[in-house]
Amino acid sequence: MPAIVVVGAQWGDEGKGKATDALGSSLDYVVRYNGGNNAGHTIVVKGEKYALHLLPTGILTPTVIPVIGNGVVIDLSVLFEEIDLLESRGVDTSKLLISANAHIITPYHRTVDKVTERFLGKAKIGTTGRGIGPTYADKMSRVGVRVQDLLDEKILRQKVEGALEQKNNLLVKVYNRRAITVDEVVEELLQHVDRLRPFIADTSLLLNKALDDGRTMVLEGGQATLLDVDHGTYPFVTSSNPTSGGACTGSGIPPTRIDGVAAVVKAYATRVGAGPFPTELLDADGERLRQDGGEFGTTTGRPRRCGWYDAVVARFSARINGVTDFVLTKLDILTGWEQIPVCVAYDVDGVRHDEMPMTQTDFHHAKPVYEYFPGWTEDISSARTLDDLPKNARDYVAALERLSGAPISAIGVGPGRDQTIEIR
Ligand code: 2SA
Ligand code: GDP
Ligand code: MG
Repeated sequence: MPAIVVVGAQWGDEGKGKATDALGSSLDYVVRYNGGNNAGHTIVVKGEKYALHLLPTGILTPTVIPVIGNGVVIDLSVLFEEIDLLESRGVDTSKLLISANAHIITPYHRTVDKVTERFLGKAKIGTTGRGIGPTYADKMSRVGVRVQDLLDEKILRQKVEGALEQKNNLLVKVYNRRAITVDEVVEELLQHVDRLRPFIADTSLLLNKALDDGRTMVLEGGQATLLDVDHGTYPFVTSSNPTSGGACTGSGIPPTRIDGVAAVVKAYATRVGAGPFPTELLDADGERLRQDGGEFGTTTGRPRRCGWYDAVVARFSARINGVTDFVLTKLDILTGWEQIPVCVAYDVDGVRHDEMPMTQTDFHHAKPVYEYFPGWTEDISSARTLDDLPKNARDYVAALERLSGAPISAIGVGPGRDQTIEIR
C-alpha cells in the first residue's frame, strides 16, 4: 500500500489519530492535508497520552517523516508550542517538513473568527475559534499569507497590508473593534521565521519522488466527511475538504497515485458544534455515551453531542470518499447496553430516504428509522481477534458492515496502540 488516505467518516473524533498511529511502523511518511489546529487527535502510547493539533500523528513514530501539506493552515505559535511540548517529552520533531505553500493563520484571522461567531449569535457555527474559516477565506480570495512569504519581509508586509485593509474595515466599521496594525502582525510572524526555515520544503515534489522510490505513506485528514465544505452539512462545516479528494489537492499527490481510502468510523456517532445530527440523543442515553466514551473536545474541551450509529451517513461517506475499508472504533464503549439502535434510513416528513437527502432542509427534518441489535455485557477491551468478541458484538459489527457499504478491516476496543482487532 504505497499511498493510502485516512479520512473521518462522520463528524470527526472517530479516532483517526489512533488509526494512523497504529500503521506507524509500516510507513515512511504521514502527511496532514487539510485543516489546522482546530483538529485534535489523541493518541495513547504505552499509557502516555499525546494530543496533537497541527502535527501529523506520524511524529510519534521515530522512523516516519511527518509532513504538513499545502492544504493545511498553520498557526505558528501553536506549531512551536506543540513541538516544544513533544520535545520536552522526548519526541524527536526534527524530521518535520512543512509545505512552502501552506497558508498562515494570523492574529487577524483569529480575531475575525471569534467576532463573527459572536455576531452570528444563535446562528453561530460553533467553530473552534482558531481562525480556520477566515484563513481559508483569504486563501480563496487570494489575499492569504503563505509559509514562503515569511522568507521575504517586503512581500510579507505587502500581503499583510492588502489583507488588513479589508479586515480593518470589517473590524472597525461592523464589529466596533480596534484596527490591527501591519507592524504588530509582521512582527508576530517574523519572530518565528528562523525556527521555521529549516522545515520548509517543496513537499509535493519530495512526496512524489518518495513514491517513485517505492516509499509508503498515509495522507491524514483532519475533521471529517460531514464537516467537508463541499459535501458536509453546509454551512455547519469546517472550511476545508477533509474528504479523500482533499488529500490530493492538499498534498500535491495526484489521484492516480492513491491506492486506498480507509475511513475511520465510530461504533456510535458524535458531533461538536452546531448543525443537524439526526441520531442525536438529548437524554440520559446521550449523557451515558458521552461519559463512557470520554466525548469532550480534544482542542476546546467542549462536550461532544452523542447519538447512535447512522448507516446512511456511513454509506454516504463510503461513496464520497471511495472508501476501500472502514476502521471501526470504540466498540468497547458500547459494552453494557441491552440493545443498540442503528439508523438505517431517514423519515423526512413521511417519506423514507435510504440515502442522504439532497437538500439541507430535508436533512434538518430527517428522523432516524432504527433497527435494533442485542447488546453484550462482557468487557471486550482485551479482545484481539474476532473470535474473542461475544456473539452479539460480532453480529453488531457484521450488521454495520452490511449496512455501511465497505468492508471493516479493523476494530478498536480501547485507546491503546495494541487495542485493535485486525480482520484482514
Ligand atoms: P472550525 O473551527 O471553523 O473548523 O469549526 C467549524 C466546524 O467544524 C467543527 N470541527 C470539529 N469537529 C470535531 N472535532 C474537531 N476537532 C476538535 C476535537 C474539536 C474540539 O478533536 O475534539 O476540541 O472542540 C473539530 N474541529 C472543527 C467545529 O465544531 C464546527 O462545527
Ligand atoms: P480524531 O480527531 O479522529 O483523531 O479523534 P480524537 O482523538 O479527537 O477522539 C478519539 C478519542 O477516542 C481519543 O481520546 C482516542 O484515544 C480514543 N479512542 C480511539 N480509538 C478508540 C477505541 O477503539 N476505544 C476507545 N475506548 N477509545 C478510543
Ligand atoms: Mg479530534
